[in-house]
Amino acid sequence: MTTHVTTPDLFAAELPEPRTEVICPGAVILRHFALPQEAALLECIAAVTEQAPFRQMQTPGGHTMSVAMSCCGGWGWVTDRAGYRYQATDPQTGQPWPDMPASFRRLAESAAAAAGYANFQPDACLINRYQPGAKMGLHQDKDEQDFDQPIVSVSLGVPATFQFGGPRRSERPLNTVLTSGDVVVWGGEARRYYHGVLRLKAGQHPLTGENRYNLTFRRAR
Ligand code: MD6
Ligand code: FE
Repeated sequence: MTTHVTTPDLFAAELPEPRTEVICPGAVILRHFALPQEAALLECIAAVTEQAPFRQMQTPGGHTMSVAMSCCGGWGWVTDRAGYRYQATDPQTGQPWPDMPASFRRLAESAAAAAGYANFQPDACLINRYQPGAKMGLHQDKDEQDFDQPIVSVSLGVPATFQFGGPRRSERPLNTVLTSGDVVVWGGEARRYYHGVLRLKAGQHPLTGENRYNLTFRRAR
């Protein structure tokens, strides 16, 4: 006689169901979408940043960013006294940026599709590391060539408050807390809206310690 196991998948039962929140036309939050890949994504971040270490870049105005960055994929986003731009090599090593891991690409494509953007093919992935106190002021993402392509943004680790504004900096932003595994997809009329991240508060995440990581996938060229 066979005994049937009545708990089909103990692990799946612990993961919250993904759900979609519309922020405004064009922009959605896919809550928990990346949670099944959380640990694997963090391992890939470690591998990429062994080749292209995190660094705090200079703004064109000469300020040091509080967020540390690295990149992977064909194009990396950089900033220094000469301005913001995409370039194919890491200015710190002179080497091409590390390849975009297949798991990163799959996640970005499936999140874009889930948000209604079929055929997103990212060629750039910016990796941000926030330590306590780090923040990103309100800005627009406008260094890419084709604004018809969305941006896919994956949050990992300690929660942070994300600010969503409008087409003008003066517009008061909505604030929402992004937790590990949340994915924001940003396109259509929202593609050029102002957004930012408030100063990271002290916190602990079992896989990232006190840090928050963010992956933003773009089509740069
Ligand atoms: C961050 N994200 O969450 C910074 N940009 O660390 C961004 O600047 C961003 O999340 C465009 C679209 C989605 C984003
Ligand atoms: Fe941005």
